[in-house]
Amino acid sequence: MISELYPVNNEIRRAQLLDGLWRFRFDPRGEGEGEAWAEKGLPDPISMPVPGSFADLFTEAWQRDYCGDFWYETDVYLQELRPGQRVFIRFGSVTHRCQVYLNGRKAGEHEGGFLPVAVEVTELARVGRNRLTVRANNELNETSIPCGAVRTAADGSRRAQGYFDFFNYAGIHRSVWLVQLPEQAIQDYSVTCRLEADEAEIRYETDAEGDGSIRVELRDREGALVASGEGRQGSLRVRNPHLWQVRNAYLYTLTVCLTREGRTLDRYDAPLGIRTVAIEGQRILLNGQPVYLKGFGKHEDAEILGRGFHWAVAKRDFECMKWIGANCFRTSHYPYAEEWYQMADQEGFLIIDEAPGVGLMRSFANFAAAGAGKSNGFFGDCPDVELLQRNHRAAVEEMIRRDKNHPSVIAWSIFNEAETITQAAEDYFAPLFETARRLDPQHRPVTGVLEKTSSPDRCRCWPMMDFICLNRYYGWYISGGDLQEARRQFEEEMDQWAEKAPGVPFVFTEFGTDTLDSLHKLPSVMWSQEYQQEYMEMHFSVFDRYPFIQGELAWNFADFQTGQGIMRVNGNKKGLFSRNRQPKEAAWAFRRRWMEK
Ligand code: EVA
Repeated sequence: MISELYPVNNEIRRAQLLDGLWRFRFDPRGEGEGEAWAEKGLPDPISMPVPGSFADLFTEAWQRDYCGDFWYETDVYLQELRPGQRVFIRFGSVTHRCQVYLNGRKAGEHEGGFLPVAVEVTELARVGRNRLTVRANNELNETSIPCGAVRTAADGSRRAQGYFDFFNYAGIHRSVWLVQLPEQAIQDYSVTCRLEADEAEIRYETDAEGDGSIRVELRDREGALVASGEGRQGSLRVRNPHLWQVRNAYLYTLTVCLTREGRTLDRYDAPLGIRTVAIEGQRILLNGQPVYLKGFGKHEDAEILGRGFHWAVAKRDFECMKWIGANCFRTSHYPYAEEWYQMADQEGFLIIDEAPGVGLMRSFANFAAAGAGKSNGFFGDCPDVELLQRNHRAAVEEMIRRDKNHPSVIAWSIFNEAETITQAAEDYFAPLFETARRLDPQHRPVTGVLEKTSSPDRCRCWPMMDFICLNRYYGWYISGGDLQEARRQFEEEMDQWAEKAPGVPFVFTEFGTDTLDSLHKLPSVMWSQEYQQEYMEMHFSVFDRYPFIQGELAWNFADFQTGQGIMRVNGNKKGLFSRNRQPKEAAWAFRRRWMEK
């Protein structure tokens, strides 16, 4: 078994960051495997930063739009290998799939571009220099998660085209670690909290190799021991606990120790927030108190970096979100780098954690089809719906395994804007919702995000959801430029939902208008800063009319890169912040509202 716990350093565990300038090579004809590039070394490589997307580093279109295999290579130094020690390579993600080799021999492979890839290399590694090689691939099809297609041009060049509205960035997007673990290691742990009058009960479960004993300790911010327990599972009681609250996070440190005959075999320390999440009637409760979600759908997206993680971008984004008064974001449309969740844990932000279940609707302009409620069937005529579902299920499982202990994560989203109106869709999703419910020890709410076609009278999947997420574009894709008519249609739909799903909380996970930084116009027109503001104000007043609306996550936090097309001006401009993270005018309207709400 391979531990996927986030790498840490202590007196037993060693984690060496392998980020930096790696060697790289495109492989448009898929020759690397046959020519044994992993064994012989990449021929004529160029340099490539890790982490990062390759697309926006180049000046030639074919490189930006490259679709197919591409290879990374670097040297890894192992200082010592103690007897019994095990060695792993862990990538935060490789988009969309990869095979990993050490010293020319295959160590493992992974499908899916947004979750960790961990491979064991104990047998392949040697003390001194090792060559680490990754063969990656960024093609999309109707069994990959997310879905899309590859188009071949007359000259044989290929392009990936997602059934989604964001650029198909690819590469080694997140940090890479060489991890050395003891022979018998702590594999995993989970915690759940229960609050009583002035006490919290934290149930824990650990998974460790061998027959050693487990001791668990909980320390407060000052380092004082507040509770401890013995055994692989058990419970800790904390009197007068400091709760992890929205925008007021208190983090304890949980230490899991594996010992035998007084000797420490392994140790893992991690932050722990004491909090509960529940749905009660039409409300979302955090620590038993109703919480109204304010924030954004985001993307991992920035100039030059593409989808590559950088702490500076995360820091700036959290500062902007704090400035505007937000308390929540959705990881649209895929699980983000783990560092986002670490920061959210510290900052007291709530996360709707979304699986990469996007593009489950056959359209290259899916946003237009979805926005206008004109999507078509999908699951009924997929080439291999079982394989698609297997890949989707694996992503849900890996996401929950990875993120289950973050106090910031308050819900799982299984999909964004999938087809949900057929029996085939119902059959497809029911087991995925069941998987999420079974795997999460905290039993967080499970949801999915519905586009316009998933209307109250047609959607067959909303009953699976603990709260219903809606993406709606009244005043943009529908009745664009006529906010009065847009409002009428919007309220008409909300009245239908009120009747159809009484007692269920709703969260708006998308609403927005493309808005150019440079465009001002009175009276307002679509694309102007004034229109974005008026559109948002219309939405605020509709949200306030329906008490079952328990959250508003605007689309999008910032402008972001998409593929090219007549509806996108060098990307999607629905940000409340520019791609450079400067506020548009409507951001102030949000700030005024959210600081009060
Ligand atoms: C949009 N609409 O049109 C957004 C997309 C997003 O970027 C959607 O969920 O319905 C999608 O990905 O701007």
